[in-house]
Amino acid sequence: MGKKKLLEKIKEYKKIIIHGHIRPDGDCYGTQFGLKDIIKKTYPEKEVYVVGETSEYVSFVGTLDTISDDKFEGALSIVCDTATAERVSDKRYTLAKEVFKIDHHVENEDSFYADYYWVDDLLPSASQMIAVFYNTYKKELKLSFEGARALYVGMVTDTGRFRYRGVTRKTHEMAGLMLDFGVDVEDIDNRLSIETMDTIKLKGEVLSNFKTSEKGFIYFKMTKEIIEKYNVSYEDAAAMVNVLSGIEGYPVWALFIEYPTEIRVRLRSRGPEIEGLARKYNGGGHQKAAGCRVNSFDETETFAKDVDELLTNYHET
Ligand SMILES: [Mn+2]
Repeated sequence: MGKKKLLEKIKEYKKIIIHGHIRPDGDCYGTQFGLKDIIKKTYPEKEVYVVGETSEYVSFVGTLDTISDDKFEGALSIVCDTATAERVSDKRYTLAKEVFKIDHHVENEDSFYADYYWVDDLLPSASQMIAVFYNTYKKELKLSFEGARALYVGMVTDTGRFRYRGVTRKTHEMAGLMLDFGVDVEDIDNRLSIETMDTIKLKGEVLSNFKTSEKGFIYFKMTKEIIEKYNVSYEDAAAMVNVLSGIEGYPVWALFIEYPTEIRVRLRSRGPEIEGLARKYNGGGHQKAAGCRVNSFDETETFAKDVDELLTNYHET
């Protein structure tokens, strides 16, 4: 199964409802609105809706549709960029006649919630998949500026602006194809770069009050008081881990975030692998990016000592 089946199913259905995941990001929106644009421009007689949650910072990409339950009757639901059933936004996809999943996340036992699948976990964004879909069948498919902009935003955001592993020549070719539709790279960059004053002030706090260990661990204690003082969401507070990246002499960095019931650690490295350490503290993740928890802020010192142990024989080149 794959893009050929997707085209077949799009042709077959008169009503198509496009879903994404909870707390949608740029790629989720990009995929949903890019696909809607292709279907609507190619087959104007079809009813196409985008459902799910609103994402403030990419709201310029498109506006969600509010639809009643009966719209799902006899419809095709397409779920984009969503690895597991539990993450699907607007669970009414179960009311649709058939469900098609398009995704680029690694599958696990909860990933098989659809009737049809097009999954490629080697690709850095789901938006790239839709761009490839368009490019493959461009003799019969149409795409407009709005759709191209949506797909470009998805490719840019999920790759950290083309900086992460997984970006290939194909990624840039597909992004380049979107530029042919008039996408303004500077305008997109400006829109995605806007931060709230609260966030900027919190960044200042992080950069003024971080702690360091002896061997090259840099971290910040994001207490409940700080989160309240700067009036940011837990999500925005947690994103501050990136503020401590890229500092010379500190190849491992972390944020200790005080949630209502626990203190979670977001741990990052450009040097030694830290996944094992995360597991020791009831967490896990990837070799260079992991998450775990500590019982209290007192534990941060022991934690820092454990990181120092990993750094003992490490020298940045
Ligand atoms: Mn994605």
